[in-house]
Amino acid sequence: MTVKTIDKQLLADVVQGLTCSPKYLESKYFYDDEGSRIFQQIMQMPEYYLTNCEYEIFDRKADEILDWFAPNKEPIDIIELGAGDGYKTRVLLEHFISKSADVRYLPVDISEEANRRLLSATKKALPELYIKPYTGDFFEVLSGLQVLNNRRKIFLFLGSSIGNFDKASAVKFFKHIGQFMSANDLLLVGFDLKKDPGIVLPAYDDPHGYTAAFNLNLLKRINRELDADFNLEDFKHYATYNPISGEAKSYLISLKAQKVNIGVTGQTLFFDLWEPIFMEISQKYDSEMIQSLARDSGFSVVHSVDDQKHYFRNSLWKKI
Ligand code: AVI
Repeated sequence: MTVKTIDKQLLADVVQGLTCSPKYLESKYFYDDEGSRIFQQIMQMPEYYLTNCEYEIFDRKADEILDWFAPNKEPIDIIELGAGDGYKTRVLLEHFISKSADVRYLPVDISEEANRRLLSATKKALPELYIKPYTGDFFEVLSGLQVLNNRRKIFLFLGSSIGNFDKASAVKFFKHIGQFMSANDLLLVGFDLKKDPGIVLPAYDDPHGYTAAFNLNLLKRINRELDADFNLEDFKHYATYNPISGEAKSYLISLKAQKVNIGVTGQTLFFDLWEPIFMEISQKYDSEMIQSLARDSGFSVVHSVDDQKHYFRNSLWKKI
């Protein structure tokens, strides 16, 4: 008989979120192996413009970016938080290597599988690059990485991952990263910009059903890991975009009044007809919001670069 190990934090967060009013689940739990695979599909669909925009920036502006990172050709360590498949970063790294930059790549990801794939793809494409992936929680990894060396550290937090935090959590996150940085280090952040709502909404309400599957997969995960009995057919994905606040939000809506059992605790959760579960925020930004986020987190913006359509921005920060 195999005994299931329960992720106690997942259990506590799920129970907290689903007994609250309004109900919510934390989007950081989307990324089990299946969730990470669905996210790869999302990134490849034409409606999800974010990936191509950031890729375009790195492809067109690699020279400029290398000059920001190493103006005097100093040795740099690129520490990418949440590297995923590293597809976009590879364009930058290829360019840096072609310019004989003294660069080491230290990607950090929560998923062992993602890191394994990243290592093998990067080794194949760039055999001469020093790469050392780290698996685990960002801050635990960063604590362990605090070795004294004289290489400039460049932290990357790309893909508008910061958009999945509310403002207070984003400030807390950046302040925490700041604790691992010295005055000479830099942080490059990807921001999805406010734009035509007709472009934003389809990225989160796609005709292929990938975003719906991505959200519903968290209910599947709760069924599997916490012995719950969500019936996925009884929930539907719903996405909104508020062009004033720049918040894209997604929900799962209960299609009937229903009870769901959490097997591992024996608790019963109640859902009303049309009751929403708030699943995720994907914040879109303007220049003022980026400046204020940097300032409130203890950073100043030193450079920024947009894609040609001004859909997306990479913003380079240093500690104040
Ligand atoms: C990871 N993050 C930046 C994605 C986003 O655009 O908010 C997650 C996502 N959710 C639905 N589609 C993509």
